[in-house]
Amino acid sequence: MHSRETISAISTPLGKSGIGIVRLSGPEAIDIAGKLFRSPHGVDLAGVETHTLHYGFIRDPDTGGRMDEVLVSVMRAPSTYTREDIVEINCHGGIVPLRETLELTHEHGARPADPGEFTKRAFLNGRITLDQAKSVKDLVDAKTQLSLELAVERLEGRFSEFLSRVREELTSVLAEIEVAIDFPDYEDSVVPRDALRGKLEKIEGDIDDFLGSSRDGKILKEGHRVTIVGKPNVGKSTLLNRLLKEERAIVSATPGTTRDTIEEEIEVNGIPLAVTDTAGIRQPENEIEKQGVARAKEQSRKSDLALFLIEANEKPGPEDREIAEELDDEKTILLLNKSDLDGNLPRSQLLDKMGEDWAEVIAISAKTGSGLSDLEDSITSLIWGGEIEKDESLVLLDVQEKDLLRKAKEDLADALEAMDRGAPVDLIEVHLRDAREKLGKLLGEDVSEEILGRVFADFCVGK
Ligand SMILES: Nc1nc2c(ncn2[C@@H]2O[C@H](COP(=O)(O)OP(=O)(O)OP(=O)(O)O)[C@@H](O)[C@H]2O)c(=O)[nH]1
Ligand SMILES: [Mg+2]
Repeated sequence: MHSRETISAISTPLGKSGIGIVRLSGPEAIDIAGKLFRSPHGVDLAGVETHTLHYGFIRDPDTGGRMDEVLVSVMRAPSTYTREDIVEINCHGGIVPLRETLELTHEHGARPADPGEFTKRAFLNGRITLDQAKSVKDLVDAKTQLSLELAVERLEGRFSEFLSRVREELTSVLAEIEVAIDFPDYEDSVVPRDALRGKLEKIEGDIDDFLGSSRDGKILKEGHRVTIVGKPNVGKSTLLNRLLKEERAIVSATPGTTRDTIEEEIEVNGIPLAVTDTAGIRQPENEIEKQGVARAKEQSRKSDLALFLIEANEKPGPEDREIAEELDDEKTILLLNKSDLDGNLPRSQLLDKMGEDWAEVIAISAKTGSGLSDLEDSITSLIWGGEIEKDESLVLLDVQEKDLLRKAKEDLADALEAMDRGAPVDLIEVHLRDAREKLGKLLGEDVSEEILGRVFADFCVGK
Protein backbone atom coordinates (compact mmCIF):
# COMPACT_ATOMS: atom_id res chain seq x y z
CA MET A 1 0.00 0.00 0.00
CA HIS A 2 2.29 2.74 -1.24
CA SER A 3 1.10 6.27 -0.96
CA ARG A 4 1.02 8.46 -4.04
CA GLU A 5 1.85 11.58 -2.09
CA THR A 6 5.37 12.62 -1.23
CA ILE A 7 5.79 14.06 2.25
CA SER A 8 8.54 16.09 3.86
CA ALA A 9 9.45 17.40 7.30
CA ILE A 10 12.39 18.47 9.41
CA SER A 11 13.32 15.26 11.17
CA THR A 12 15.83 16.53 13.70
CA PRO A 13 14.97 18.45 16.88
CA LEU A 14 14.75 22.16 16.27
CA GLY A 15 17.52 23.82 18.14
CA LYS A 16 20.57 25.90 17.68
CA SER A 17 22.65 22.96 16.50
CA GLY A 18 24.34 23.66 13.21
CA ILE A 19 22.98 20.62 11.42
CA GLY A 20 19.45 19.57 10.56
CA ILE A 21 17.80 17.11 8.21
CA VAL A 22 14.90 17.65 5.84
CA ARG A 23 13.47 14.26 5.04
CA LEU A 24 11.32 13.43 2.02
CA SER A 25 9.46 10.18 1.48
CA GLY A 26 7.32 9.06 -1.42
CA PRO A 27 7.40 8.43 -5.17
CA GLU A 28 8.53 11.94 -6.06
CA ALA A 29 11.11 12.33 -3.29
CA ILE A 30 14.11 12.04 -5.61
CA ASP A 31 12.49 14.19 -8.28
CA ILE A 32 11.67 17.02 -5.92
CA ALA A 33 15.10 16.96 -4.30
CA GLY A 34 16.63 16.89 -7.77
CA LYS A 35 14.91 20.17 -8.67
CA LEU A 36 16.51 21.90 -5.68
CA PHE A 37 19.93 20.27 -5.61
CA ARG A 38 22.94 21.51 -7.59
CA SER A 39 26.14 19.52 -7.56
CA PRO A 40 29.49 21.14 -8.40
CA HIS A 41 30.40 17.86 -10.11
CA GLY A 42 27.25 17.80 -12.21
CA VAL A 43 25.65 14.88 -10.32
CA ASP A 44 21.99 14.33 -11.22
CA LEU A 45 20.12 12.71 -8.30
CA ALA A 46 17.77 10.89 -10.67
CA GLY A 47 20.66 8.74 -11.87
CA VAL A 48 22.52 7.98 -8.67
CA GLU A 49 22.84 4.60 -7.00
CA THR A 50 20.65 3.86 -4.01
CA HIS A 51 22.08 4.58 -0.54
CA THR A 52 24.64 7.14 -1.68
CA LEU A 53 25.62 10.53 -0.31
CA HIS A 54 26.14 13.66 -2.48
CA TYR A 55 27.71 17.01 -1.80
CA GLY A 56 26.25 20.19 -3.23
CA PHE A 57 23.95 23.15 -2.71
CA ILE A 58 20.25 23.75 -2.34
CA ARG A 59 19.04 26.51 -4.66
CA ASP A 60 15.69 28.07 -5.27
CA PRO A 61 14.98 27.01 -8.88
CA ASP A 62 12.85 30.13 -9.45
CA THR A 63 15.35 32.75 -8.33
CA GLY A 64 18.55 30.75 -8.57
CA GLY A 65 19.36 31.94 -5.02
CA ARG A 66 21.64 29.66 -3.03
CA MET A 67 20.10 28.47 0.25
CA ASP A 68 22.58 26.15 1.91
CA GLU A 69 25.52 23.87 1.52
CA VAL A 70 24.27 20.32 1.94
CA LEU A 71 24.91 16.59 1.89
CA VAL A 72 22.05 14.69 0.30
CA SER A 73 21.45 11.00 0.82
CA VAL A 74 19.33 9.09 -1.67
CA MET A 75 17.70 5.80 -0.64
CA ARG A 76 15.47 4.00 -3.04
CA ALA A 77 12.55 1.76 -2.14
CA PRO A 78 12.17 -0.80 -0.76
CA SER A 79 15.19 -0.90 1.56
CA THR A 80 14.29 2.26 3.47
CA TYR A 81 12.58 3.20 6.71
CA THR A 82 9.22 3.75 5.00
CA ARG A 83 9.84 1.30 2.15
CA GLU A 84 9.36 4.27 -0.18
CA ASP A 85 12.01 6.40 -1.87
CA ILE A 86 13.62 8.59 0.77
CA VAL A 87 15.87 11.60 0.38
CA GLU A 88 17.50 13.22 3.38
CA ILE A 89 18.94 16.68 2.94
CA ASN A 90 21.54 17.38 5.62
CA CYS A 91 21.62 21.15 6.00
CA HIS A 92 24.52 22.89 7.66
CA GLY A 93 23.49 26.49 7.86
CA GLY A 94 21.28 26.51 10.96
CA ILE A 95 17.59 26.95 11.44
CA VAL A 96 16.77 29.57 8.78
CA PRO A 97 18.10 27.75 5.72
CA LEU A 98 16.65 24.53 7.16
CA ARG A 99 13.15 26.06 7.17
CA GLU A 100 13.66 27.57 3.73
CA THR A 101 14.79 24.25 2.32
CA LEU A 102 11.70 22.61 3.80
CA GLU A 103 9.48 25.27 2.26
CA LEU A 104 11.10 24.74 -1.13
CA THR A 105 10.22 21.05 -0.97
CA HIS A 106 6.61 22.07 -0.32
CA GLU A 107 6.60 24.53 -3.18
CA HIS A 108 7.87 21.84 -5.51
CA GLY A 109 5.45 19.05 -4.86
CA ALA A 110 5.85 17.60 -1.37
CA ARG A 111 3.19 17.92 1.29
CA PRO A 112 4.04 18.66 4.94
CA ALA A 113 4.14 15.36 6.84
CA ASP A 114 1.64 14.77 9.60
CA PRO A 115 3.06 13.93 13.01
CA GLY A 116 4.36 10.38 12.94
CA GLU A 117 3.59 9.96 9.25
CA PHE A 118 6.98 8.49 8.32
CA THR A 119 6.53 5.81 10.95
CA LYS A 120 2.91 5.33 9.92
CA ARG A 121 4.06 4.63 6.37
CA ALA A 122 6.68 2.23 7.67
CA PHE A 123 3.86 0.39 9.38
CA LEU A 124 1.40 0.52 6.48
CA ASN A 125 4.06 -0.76 4.12
CA GLY A 126 4.76 -3.69 6.38
CA ARG A 127 8.22 -2.61 7.41
CA ILE A 128 7.46 -2.57 11.15
CA THR A 129 4.65 -3.86 13.35
CA LEU A 130 2.29 -1.56 15.19
CA ASP A 131 3.98 -2.62 18.37
CA GLN A 132 7.33 -1.50 17.02
CA ALA A 133 5.85 1.73 15.72
CA LYS A 134 4.62 2.55 19.19
CA SER A 135 8.04 1.80 20.53
CA VAL A 136 9.53 4.40 18.23
CA LYS A 137 7.23 6.83 19.94
CA ASP A 138 8.16 5.56 23.39
CA LEU A 139 11.76 5.90 22.41
CA VAL A 140 11.20 9.47 21.37
CA ASP A 141 9.60 10.39 24.65
CA ALA A 142 11.45 8.07 26.97
CA LYS A 143 12.06 10.24 29.98
CA THR A 144 14.05 8.01 32.22
CA GLN A 145 16.72 5.45 31.54
CA LEU A 146 14.42 2.69 32.70
CA SER A 147 11.61 3.54 30.33
CA LEU A 148 14.18 4.00 27.57
CA GLU A 149 15.52 0.49 28.09
CA LEU A 150 12.04 -0.93 28.14
CA ALA A 151 11.16 0.89 24.96
CA VAL A 152 14.24 -0.52 23.26
CA GLU A 153 13.39 -3.99 24.44
CA ARG A 154 9.94 -3.61 23.05
CA LEU A 155 11.27 -2.29 19.81
CA GLU A 156 13.09 -5.55 19.47
CA GLY A 157 9.67 -7.04 19.23
CA ARG A 158 9.25 -9.10 22.36
CA PHE A 159 5.58 -8.42 22.47
CA SER A 160 5.07 -9.20 18.78
CA GLU A 161 7.09 -12.36 19.11
CA PHE A 162 4.95 -13.54 21.97
CA LEU A 163 1.73 -12.66 20.17
CA SER A 164 2.75 -14.36 16.95
CA ARG A 165 3.69 -17.55 18.75
CA VAL A 166 0.45 -17.70 20.73
CA ARG A 167 -1.60 -16.94 17.67
CA GLU A 168 0.09 -19.66 15.71
CA GLU A 169 -0.70 -22.19 18.42
CA LEU A 170 -4.29 -21.04 18.41
CA THR A 171 -4.48 -21.28 14.65
CA SER A 172 -3.36 -24.88 14.72
CA VAL A 173 -6.04 -25.71 17.29
CA LEU A 174 -8.60 -24.01 15.08
CA ALA A 175 -7.45 -26.03 12.09
CA GLU A 176 -8.05 -29.25 14.01
CA ILE A 177 -11.48 -28.07 15.02
CA GLU A 178 -12.41 -27.17 11.48
CA VAL A 179 -11.76 -30.72 10.47
CA ALA A 180 -14.34 -31.75 13.03
CA ILE A 181 -16.85 -29.29 11.64
CA ASP A 182 -16.33 -30.55 8.11
CA PHE A 183 -16.74 -34.16 9.20
CA PRO A 184 -19.26 -34.00 12.03
CA ASP A 185 -19.84 -37.73 12.09
CA TYR A 186 -16.28 -38.39 12.98
CA GLU A 187 -16.00 -35.59 15.50
CA ASP A 188 -15.02 -37.71 18.47
CA SER A 189 -12.48 -39.74 16.68
CA VAL A 190 -10.98 -36.77 14.84
CA VAL A 191 -10.87 -34.27 17.67
CA PRO A 192 -9.30 -35.65 20.79
CA ARG A 193 -10.91 -33.25 23.23
CA ASP A 194 -8.41 -33.90 25.99
CA ALA A 195 -5.48 -33.00 23.79
CA LEU A 196 -7.20 -29.82 22.64
CA ARG A 197 -8.03 -28.89 26.17
CA GLY A 198 -4.39 -29.24 27.16
CA LYS A 199 -3.28 -26.97 24.33
CA LEU A 200 -5.85 -24.31 25.10
CA GLU A 201 -4.98 -24.35 28.77
CA LYS A 202 -1.36 -23.83 27.91
CA ILE A 203 -2.17 -20.84 25.71
CA GLU A 204 -4.37 -19.37 28.41
CA GLY A 205 -1.61 -19.83 30.97
CA ASP A 206 0.97 -18.20 28.70
CA ILE A 207 -1.21 -15.15 28.23
CA ASP A 208 -1.71 -14.97 31.96
CA ASP A 209 2.03 -15.11 32.63
CA PHE A 210 2.62 -12.44 30.07
CA LEU A 211 0.04 -10.16 31.62
CA GLY A 212 1.70 -10.76 34.97
CA SER A 213 5.08 -9.65 33.69
CA SER A 214 3.77 -6.53 32.03
CA ARG A 215 3.48 -3.15 33.52
CA ASP A 216 1.47 -0.11 32.58
CA GLY A 217 3.47 2.01 30.21
CA LYS A 218 1.63 5.01 31.49
CA ILE A 219 2.91 4.78 35.02
CA LEU A 220 6.51 4.52 33.97
CA LYS A 221 6.25 7.54 31.78
CA GLU A 222 4.56 9.46 34.52
CA GLY A 223 7.46 8.59 36.73
CA HIS A 224 8.06 6.94 40.03
CA ARG A 225 5.31 7.22 42.58
CA VAL A 226 6.21 9.09 45.73
CA THR A 227 3.86 9.42 48.68
CA ILE A 228 4.11 11.96 51.47
CA VAL A 229 2.89 10.52 54.77
CA GLY A 230 2.87 11.53 58.40
CA LYS A 231 0.58 12.42 61.26
CA PRO A 232 -1.74 15.41 60.97
CA ASN A 233 -0.19 18.87 60.93
CA VAL A 234 3.37 17.65 60.54
CA GLY A 235 3.80 19.69 57.31
CA LYS A 236 2.97 17.27 54.45
CA SER A 237 1.04 19.74 52.35
CA THR A 238 3.67 22.41 52.94
CA LEU A 239 6.28 19.96 51.62
CA LEU A 240 4.21 19.17 48.52
CA ASN A 241 3.87 22.88 47.76
CA ARG A 242 7.57 23.32 48.29
CA LEU A 243 8.44 20.50 45.89
CA LEU A 244 5.97 21.87 43.36
CA LYS A 245 7.20 25.40 43.87
CA GLU A 246 3.60 26.57 44.02
CA GLU A 247 0.71 26.69 46.47
CA ARG A 248 -1.22 23.63 45.41
CA ALA A 249 -2.45 22.08 48.65
CA ILE A 250 -4.18 23.94 51.45
CA VAL A 251 -1.93 24.41 54.44
CA SER A 252 -3.25 25.34 57.85
CA ALA A 253 -2.43 25.03 61.49
CA THR A 254 -5.54 22.93 62.02
CA PRO A 255 -4.75 19.22 62.04
CA GLY A 256 -6.78 17.24 59.53
CA THR A 257 -6.70 19.92 56.82
CA THR A 258 -6.08 17.49 53.99
CA ARG A 259 -8.95 15.01 53.83
CA ASP A 260 -8.12 13.23 50.62
CA THR A 261 -5.08 12.45 48.52
CA ILE A 262 -3.74 15.04 46.09
CA GLU A 263 -1.53 13.90 43.22
CA GLU A 264 0.84 16.09 41.25
CA GLU A 265 3.58 15.52 38.70
CA ILE A 266 6.91 17.09 39.37
CA GLU A 267 10.42 16.76 38.06
CA VAL A 268 13.37 16.38 40.35
CA ASN A 269 16.76 16.70 38.65
CA GLY A 270 15.10 15.67 35.41
CA ILE A 271 13.37 12.60 36.84
CA PRO A 272 9.58 12.64 36.60
CA LEU A 273 7.76 11.84 39.83
CA ALA A 274 4.10 11.46 40.63
CA VAL A 275 3.88 12.87 44.14
CA THR A 276 0.88 12.32 46.37
CA ASP A 277 0.01 14.30 49.48
CA THR A 278 -2.16 12.32 51.84
CA ALA A 279 -4.47 12.92 54.75
CA GLY A 280 -2.66 12.86 58.06
CA ILE A 281 -2.77 9.36 59.50
CA ARG A 282 -4.35 9.18 62.94
CA GLN A 283 -7.31 7.66 64.69
CA PRO A 284 -10.09 8.95 62.42
CA GLU A 285 -12.87 10.85 64.12
CA ASN A 286 -15.48 10.62 61.39
CA GLU A 287 -16.35 8.82 58.18
CA ILE A 288 -14.62 11.25 55.80
CA GLU A 289 -11.42 11.09 57.82
CA LYS A 290 -11.65 7.36 57.99
CA GLN A 291 -11.73 7.08 54.20
CA GLY A 292 -8.90 9.59 53.82
CA VAL A 293 -6.70 7.66 56.24
CA ALA A 294 -7.49 4.35 54.57
CA ARG A 295 -6.58 5.85 51.22
CA ALA A 296 -3.36 7.30 52.63
CA LYS A 297 -2.30 3.87 53.86
CA GLU A 298 -3.16 2.24 50.57
CA GLN A 299 -1.32 4.92 48.64
CA SER A 300 1.84 4.46 50.66
CA ARG A 301 1.74 0.73 50.07
CA LYS A 302 1.45 1.26 46.32
CA SER A 303 4.18 3.83 46.02
CA ASP A 304 7.79 3.34 45.00
CA LEU A 305 9.08 5.72 47.62
CA ALA A 306 7.56 7.24 50.77
CA LEU A 307 8.53 10.54 52.35
CA PHE A 308 7.68 10.10 56.01
CA LEU A 309 7.51 13.28 58.07
CA ILE A 310 7.95 13.55 61.81
CA GLU A 311 8.53 16.65 63.89
CA ALA A 312 12.19 17.45 64.57
CA ASN A 313 11.42 18.98 67.96
CA GLU A 314 8.96 16.56 69.44
CA LYS A 315 9.36 13.12 70.86
CA PRO A 316 7.84 10.67 68.36
CA GLY A 317 4.53 9.40 69.68
CA PRO A 318 2.39 6.33 69.11
CA GLU A 319 0.88 7.90 65.99
CA ASP A 320 4.31 8.18 64.37
CA ARG A 321 5.22 4.64 65.26
CA GLU A 322 1.96 3.31 63.97
CA ILE A 323 2.63 4.90 60.59
CA ALA A 324 6.20 3.56 60.63
CA GLU A 325 4.79 0.06 60.85
CA GLU A 326 2.89 0.53 57.62
CA LEU A 327 6.00 1.50 55.69
CA ASP A 328 8.80 -0.43 54.05
CA ASP A 329 11.77 1.34 55.62
CA GLU A 330 14.13 0.57 52.73
CA LYS A 331 11.85 2.56 50.47
CA THR A 332 11.22 5.40 52.87
CA ILE A 333 13.05 8.63 53.55
CA LEU A 334 12.48 9.81 57.11
CA LEU A 335 12.18 13.59 57.21
CA LEU A 336 12.69 15.52 60.43
CA ASN A 337 10.51 18.51 59.61
CA LYS A 338 10.18 21.93 61.19
CA SER A 339 13.89 21.93 61.95
CA ASP A 340 13.75 25.73 61.69
CA LEU A 341 12.03 25.85 65.08
CA ASP A 342 13.85 25.92 68.39
CA GLY A 343 14.31 22.82 70.46
CA ASN A 344 15.31 20.26 67.84
CA LEU A 345 15.90 16.94 69.52
CA PRO A 346 19.19 15.13 68.84
CA ARG A 347 18.92 12.87 65.83
CA SER A 348 20.00 9.84 67.85
CA GLN A 349 17.14 10.34 70.26
CA LEU A 350 14.61 10.50 67.41
CA LEU A 351 16.05 7.43 65.70
CA ASP A 352 16.04 5.55 68.99
CA LYS A 353 12.28 5.78 68.89
CA MET A 354 11.79 5.46 65.15
CA GLY A 355 14.33 2.82 64.19
CA GLU A 356 17.41 3.34 62.03
CA ASP A 357 16.89 1.36 58.87
CA TRP A 358 15.43 4.14 56.74
CA ALA A 359 16.84 4.62 53.28
CA GLU A 360 17.83 8.10 54.41
CA VAL A 361 17.19 10.48 57.30
CA ILE A 362 17.19 14.19 56.50
CA ALA A 363 16.42 17.26 58.58
CA ILE A 364 14.36 19.75 56.60
CA SER A 365 12.13 22.74 56.96
CA ALA A 366 9.25 22.55 54.53
CA LYS A 367 8.46 26.11 55.53
CA THR A 368 11.85 27.76 54.84
CA GLY A 369 13.09 25.25 52.26
CA SER A 370 16.24 24.29 54.13
CA GLY A 371 17.34 20.72 53.47
CA LEU A 372 15.15 20.53 50.35
CA SER A 373 18.03 20.16 47.91
CA ASP A 374 19.47 17.36 50.08
CA LEU A 375 16.10 15.68 49.83
CA GLU A 376 15.99 16.10 46.05
CA ASP A 377 19.51 14.70 45.66
CA SER A 378 18.67 11.78 47.86
CA ILE A 379 15.55 10.94 45.83
CA THR A 380 17.61 11.10 42.65
CA SER A 381 20.34 8.85 43.91
CA LEU A 382 17.89 6.29 45.28
CA ILE A 383 16.25 6.04 41.89
CA TRP A 384 19.43 5.99 39.86
CA GLY A 385 21.01 3.64 42.36
CA GLY A 386 18.59 0.96 41.25
CA GLU A 387 16.26 1.06 44.24
CA ILE A 388 13.67 0.25 41.62
CA GLU A 389 15.14 -2.67 39.83
CA LYS A 390 14.54 -3.40 36.25
CA ASP A 391 12.74 -6.68 35.89
CA GLU A 392 14.14 -8.45 32.84
CA SER A 393 10.79 -9.86 31.86
CA LEU A 394 9.01 -6.55 32.06
CA VAL A 395 7.09 -5.41 29.03
CA LEU A 396 5.29 -2.12 28.61
CA LEU A 397 1.67 -2.44 27.63
CA ASP A 398 -0.75 0.40 27.44
CA VAL A 399 -4.24 0.19 28.88
CA GLN A 400 -5.94 -0.82 25.61
CA GLU A 401 -3.38 -3.52 24.90
CA LYS A 402 -3.73 -4.97 28.34
CA ASP A 403 -7.47 -4.92 28.00
CA LEU A 404 -7.45 -6.70 24.65
CA LEU A 405 -5.07 -9.35 25.91
CA ARG A 406 -7.24 -9.91 28.94
CA LYS A 407 -10.31 -10.27 26.73
CA ALA A 408 -8.52 -12.77 24.51
CA LYS A 409 -7.85 -14.78 27.63
CA GLU A 410 -11.53 -14.61 28.54
CA ASP A 411 -12.46 -15.95 25.12
CA LEU A 412 -10.19 -18.91 25.76
CA ALA A 413 -11.79 -19.47 29.13
CA ASP A 414 -15.20 -19.39 27.45
CA ALA A 415 -14.03 -21.95 24.90
CA LEU A 416 -12.77 -24.23 27.65
CA GLU A 417 -15.99 -23.85 29.55
CA ALA A 418 -18.01 -24.70 26.45
CA MET A 419 -15.84 -27.75 25.97
CA ASP A 420 -16.52 -28.86 29.53
CA ARG A 421 -20.24 -28.78 29.15
CA GLY A 422 -19.98 -30.73 25.91
CA ALA A 423 -21.10 -27.86 23.68
CA PRO A 424 -21.08 -28.44 19.93
CA VAL A 425 -17.72 -27.93 18.36
CA ASP A 426 -18.71 -24.92 16.25
CA LEU A 427 -19.57 -22.97 19.40
CA ILE A 428 -16.12 -23.63 20.75
CA GLU A 429 -14.76 -22.46 17.46
CA VAL A 430 -16.56 -19.10 17.73
CA HIS A 431 -14.80 -18.30 21.01
CA LEU A 432 -11.44 -19.31 19.62
CA ARG A 433 -11.93 -17.17 16.56
CA ASP A 434 -12.74 -14.20 18.79
CA ALA A 435 -9.53 -14.76 20.72
CA ARG A 436 -7.53 -15.06 17.56
CA GLU A 437 -8.99 -11.85 16.16
CA LYS A 438 -7.95 -9.97 19.28
CA LEU A 439 -4.39 -11.26 19.02
CA GLY A 440 -4.42 -10.12 15.39
CA LYS A 441 -5.53 -6.65 16.45
CA LEU A 442 -2.70 -6.50 18.97
CA LEU A 443 -0.31 -7.42 16.19
CA GLY A 444 -1.60 -4.43 14.29
CA GLU A 445 -3.47 -6.32 11.60
CA ASP A 446 -6.91 -5.22 10.70
CA VAL A 447 -6.59 -1.94 12.54
CA SER A 448 -9.14 0.65 11.67
CA GLU A 449 -8.09 4.11 10.51
CA GLU A 450 -9.37 5.53 13.76
CA ILE A 451 -7.04 3.47 15.91
CA LEU A 452 -4.15 4.13 13.57
CA GLY A 453 -4.84 7.83 13.74
CA ARG A 454 -4.72 7.72 17.52
CA VAL A 455 -1.44 5.87 17.64
CA PHE A 456 0.33 8.15 15.23
CA ALA A 457 -1.28 11.45 16.12
CA ASP A 458 0.90 12.14 19.13
CA PHE A 459 4.17 11.53 17.34
CA CYS A 460 6.47 14.43 16.65
CA VAL A 461 6.50 15.57 13.06
CA GLY A 462 9.47 14.12 11.25
CA LYS A 463 9.39 10.69 12.88
N1 LIG B 1 7.89 26.29 61.51
C1 LIG B 1 7.49 25.43 60.60
N2 LIG B 1 6.18 25.24 60.38
C2 LIG B 1 5.80 24.38 59.46
C3 LIG B 1 6.74 23.65 58.68
N3 LIG B 1 6.06 22.86 57.82
C4 LIG B 1 4.74 23.09 58.04
N4 LIG B 1 4.58 24.00 59.02
C5 LIG B 1 3.30 24.52 59.54
O1 LIG B 1 2.58 23.44 60.09
C6 LIG B 1 1.17 23.61 59.89
C7 LIG B 1 0.59 22.40 59.19
O2 LIG B 1 1.11 22.30 57.89
P1 LIG B 1 0.43 21.41 56.76
O3 LIG B 1 1.37 21.42 55.62
O4 LIG B 1 -0.96 21.85 56.55
O5 LIG B 1 0.44 20.02 57.48
P2 LIG B 1 -0.20 18.65 56.95
O6 LIG B 1 0.71 17.58 57.39
O7 LIG B 1 -0.52 18.73 55.51
O8 LIG B 1 -1.51 18.59 57.82
P3 LIG B 1 -2.87 17.74 57.53
O9 LIG B 1 -3.26 17.98 56.11
O10 LIG B 1 -3.80 18.34 58.51
O11 LIG B 1 -2.56 16.32 57.82
C8 LIG B 1 1.04 24.89 59.09
O12 LIG B 1 0.75 25.94 59.96
C9 LIG B 1 2.41 25.06 58.46
O13 LIG B 1 2.71 26.42 58.20
C10 LIG B 1 8.14 23.86 58.95
O14 LIG B 1 9.05 23.29 58.33
N5 LIG B 1 8.44 24.75 59.92
MG1 LIG C 1 -2.23 18.55 54.49
